Amino acid sequence: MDRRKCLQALSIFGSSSFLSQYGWGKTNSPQKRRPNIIIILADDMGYGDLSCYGGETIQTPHLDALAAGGARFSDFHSSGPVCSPTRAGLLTGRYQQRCGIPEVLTVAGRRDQGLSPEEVTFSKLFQEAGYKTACFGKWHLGYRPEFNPIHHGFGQFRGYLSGNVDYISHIDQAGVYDWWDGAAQIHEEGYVTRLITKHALRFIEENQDNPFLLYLPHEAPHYPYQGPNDNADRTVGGKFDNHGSRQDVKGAYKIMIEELDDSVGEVMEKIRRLHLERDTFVFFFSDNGATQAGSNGPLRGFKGSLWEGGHRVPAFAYWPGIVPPARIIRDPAISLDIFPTLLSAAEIKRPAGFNPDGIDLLPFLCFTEKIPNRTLYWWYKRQKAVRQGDWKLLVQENGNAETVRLFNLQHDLAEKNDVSSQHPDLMKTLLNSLNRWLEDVKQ
Ligand SMILES: [Ca+2]
Repeated sequence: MDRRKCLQALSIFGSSSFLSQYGWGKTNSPQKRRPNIIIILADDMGYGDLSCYGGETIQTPHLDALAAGGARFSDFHSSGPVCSPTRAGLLTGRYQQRCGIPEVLTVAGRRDQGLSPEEVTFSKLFQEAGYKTACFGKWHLGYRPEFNPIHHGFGQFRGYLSGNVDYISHIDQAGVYDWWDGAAQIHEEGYVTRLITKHALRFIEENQDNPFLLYLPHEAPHYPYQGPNDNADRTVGGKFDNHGSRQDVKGAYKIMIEELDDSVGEVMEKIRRLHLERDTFVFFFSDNGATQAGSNGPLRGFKGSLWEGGHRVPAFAYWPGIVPPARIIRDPAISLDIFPTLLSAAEIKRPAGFNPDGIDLLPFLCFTEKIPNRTLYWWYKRQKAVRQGDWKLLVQENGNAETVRLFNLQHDLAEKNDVSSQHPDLMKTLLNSLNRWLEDVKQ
């Protein structure tokens, strides 16, 4: 993306009263410094959880303000329906099957696996380009020291390596203490969401004069369902319910998302106070759909499934002066697009031979052009899906049986009406495309 062209075009839009009511477009001079990047990742937040996506029970004014002040996606997807795969795809910019992380890295079964330090990650490219980089929160891409974020281009890491920890005692679901400063295990008091915020604020303050990349993979609203005033449920080596002891799961879930929203508010207040708002590109999304503790709005299915509820997630981009406010992007996009978009925003060249599976979204965030039609794929355990325009083909294996369904998402967002029998040629085309992709990512 040529940012000068983008800025020139935006200066035309900047005169419109529609945009100026947001205070946007008043200064259109090209920016003097490379932008800061903040990626905020929610864990298991559903398509219907936020008020800006129609949720009615949880108050999220700070997230809603980001969505209103930038571009909100209505058809954005995580590349996986569970945690580790989406994170592997995000960091590498390629389908997670290509780096050997198609499933969750569990404490019990996959403790020796992880994201190879040989992989190209956007964090490495930003670090090599002179950015100060940090990851505060959940890693979930490998437990062994060589898989630690500090070997993937993050100058600082504070957080946990497993899929979830007790929000107060920081013990994972295997009963192992899991809180780290880089590769060193440390003790630090505090509710996980607030610790992530504390380190984020410190990092921004310390790096206000140089470009930084800040990756904030939050734990909320993943279980255990605990608010900041609850007692710890997990002890080292102890027996406990992974989901926590609270009976009012929905009540805890609401508090957890509101804590996350407060965290976003504090980070953005720091950015504003340091006058960095126009120098900072913020991207927010969720790593997969909600469990039954949350809401996927009108979508069918939950986390772990390839129904839309498993992978269509809330997402928005915020960059005052570059991304016009109050945009809703209705074309399909995927978390794999974030890697090339970030490189484009910071004008960092792609390494030779690196072929991302996603595309640079920046032109579509700046302009009202449609994202070109393309084919997107998902594969998780015994489910596969392919998306082309409004069409989605879903393959689900059950025992020795295989069910293949076709949906038109424009008319049937809830995936209730299988229309495969009416479109035999399209079925054949999509199945062939899916099979070619499966062969490609298996290599
Ligand atoms: Ca997750």
